[in-house]
Amino acid sequence: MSAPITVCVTGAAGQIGYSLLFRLAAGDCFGPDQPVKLRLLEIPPGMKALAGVVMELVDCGFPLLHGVEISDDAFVGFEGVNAAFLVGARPRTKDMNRADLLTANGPIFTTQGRAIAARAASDVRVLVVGNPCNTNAYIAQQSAPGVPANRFHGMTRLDENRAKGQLASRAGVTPGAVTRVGIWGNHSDTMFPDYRHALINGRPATEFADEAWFQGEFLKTVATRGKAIIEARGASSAASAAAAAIDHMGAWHHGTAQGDFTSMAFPAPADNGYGVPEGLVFSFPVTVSGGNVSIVPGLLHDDFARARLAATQAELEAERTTVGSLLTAG
Ligand code: NAX
Repeated sequence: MSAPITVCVTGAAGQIGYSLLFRLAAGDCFGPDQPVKLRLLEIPPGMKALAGVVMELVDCGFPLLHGVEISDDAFVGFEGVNAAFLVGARPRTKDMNRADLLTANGPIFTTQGRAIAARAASDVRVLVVGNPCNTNAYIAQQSAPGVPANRFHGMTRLDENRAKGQLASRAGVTPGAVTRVGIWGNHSDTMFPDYRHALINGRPATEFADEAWFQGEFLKTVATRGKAIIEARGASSAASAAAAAIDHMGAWHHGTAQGDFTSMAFPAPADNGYGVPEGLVFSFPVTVSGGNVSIVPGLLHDDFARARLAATQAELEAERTTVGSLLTAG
């Protein structure tokens, strides 16, 4: 058995937390030989419910769970943390547009970025789930001087998994037969699930349906899946979001399978090969080995894909401009 790693989850008393914590404690993310200590962060109104969740974690008797601590102070919650899931965020209310949501979330992610820089372990990896996750990741990263920028990720794995589910249903195969599904851009309905490079049982996915299906029903279903779930369930995606967070952090920790890739959003390096402005938190198809994340090089885009990438990039640039004043003010 290795020494325990310390994992922080924010928004731990929320819906996603209620699925994520139990999977982390069961070893689904870091493996069956890796003990974990959980640090759960909430805001004061969430602390009572969180105490109940902790009782349930204790009642599961997970052998890998080497401790649970709770706090409503980010500077306590991130102490010595190796992996952080930033799930808690201000929910969008009916009267809010995307810019209002960004502004409302700014203070949460500036504070958490500062606390991570001050208190987390030097190998910390941060996955932002709380929406709008790309730009919240950007805010946290910009607020964490001294932490390498590439340690801050936004989660587009749920979009990837949704795309895989649709491709598998269409081809009549199980999702495990679908590989190389890259998500480009923002976790919003502008993101582009790159069906052209996807494989089904090693064959191009484009052999399994015509272009009209990919550009129409497929893209629409993936982009509007979150809304469809809210309409059906009366609540937003939770277990599938937690599963995607486990998949993302698990791939970062263990690496990607030979010949496959996955999707991660992070500050674009200057030499990203796809013309994305440096520092923009943009989702790319990536491979991971030894904890190092590499953008898949040389993927060719036709005019349709290029237009989709330009649209999602423009949305992210506008979001970055919206939050710019928050960062300079802080
Ligand atoms: P819930 O409202 O059930 O839970 C959020 C929890 O965060 C609450 O318990 C709240 O008290 C807590 N919280 C708020 N501010 C906090 C802070 N500053 N520090 C610590 N805790 C704080 O939401 P849930 O359904 O769990 O969703 C959480 C976030 O995930 C939302 O922003 C949601 O939009 C986002 N999602 C992101 C997805 C993705 O693919 N990137 C998909 C699922 C989900 O929509």
